[in-house]
Amino acid sequence: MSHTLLLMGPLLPSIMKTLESDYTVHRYWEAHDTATLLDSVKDDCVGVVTDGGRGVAATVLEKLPNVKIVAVFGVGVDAVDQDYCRAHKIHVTNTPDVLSDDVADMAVALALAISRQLVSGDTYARAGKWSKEGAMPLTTRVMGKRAGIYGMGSIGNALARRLDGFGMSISYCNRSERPGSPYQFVSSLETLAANVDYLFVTASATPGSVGAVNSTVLDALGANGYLINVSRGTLVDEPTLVSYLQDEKIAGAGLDVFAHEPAIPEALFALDNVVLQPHNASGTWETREAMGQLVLDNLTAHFNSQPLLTPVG
Ligand code: 8YV
Repeated sequence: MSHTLLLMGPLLPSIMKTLESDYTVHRYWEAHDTATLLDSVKDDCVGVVTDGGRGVAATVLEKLPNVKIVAVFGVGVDAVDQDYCRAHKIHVTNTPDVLSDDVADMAVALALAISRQLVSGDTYARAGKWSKEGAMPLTTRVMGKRAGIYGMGSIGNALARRLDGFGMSISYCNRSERPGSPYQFVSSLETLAANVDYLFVTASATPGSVGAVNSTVLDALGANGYLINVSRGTLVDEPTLVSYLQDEKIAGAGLDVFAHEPAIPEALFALDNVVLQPHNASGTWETREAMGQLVLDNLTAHFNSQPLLTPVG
């Protein structure tokens, strides 16, 4: 008999197909009455599969006493109640590394897009303004500028390698200095922000990092500084960021993530000094397939009592 899993939200069709052929899968997001679903699977359900945004709350896990693994399709596990999992000896796995290159690519794309005004330029060209009004306004160079990376993990490192190619000087702020890193460690985020042109946020969301990019940090970044966030919206004080963009207290922002996804503060839609993405940094076929395969491999390892490939904690 196959193991019973609760799937919190849809994954790639190919991954769902394999998951549903190897396991008995209950689709939480499609249930009309989630309480009835949880009650009906409470004895049989031994694992939860979810994505980084949905995670799984303790209120769900409490109803499933036999769950021993939560497999997350994503690197960020901030939406999983990890205290509950630790206390109940539930393993948590995620999908690190396989997405780092695409997330770093998105960070670079956002930095270029906002500095070189790619979206405004595209609108300008499509509106026929080039022939009617002449060249679009000048933009800001990226090459050779100073980059600060908040969070020097796998994504931060992949980003630094790319920024190196733009001749940028690179410094970083992290919980601790990375021994052997060629980049300059700065222990305070405010100091980092004060000394760079681009502040990239790639840190994971933890109690220590949530809200870290606040008015003090944005003041330090200053009117010529750009903020690029490909991590979690919760790391930034979002209402303050919106007002700083409206008042041009920073030069601009490139945002893939938001505090209350999928909601985006409407005030941002009217601004030219921000480029928005719908949390899509890891959203390529190649990476999503690799993430899905890692979810499947972690489940296989767990149910065969083998070491997990990418355990969290
Ligand atoms: C995914 C993410 O978009 O890895 C993460 O933590 O946020 C993203 O890669 C998400 O988990 C997929 O829904």
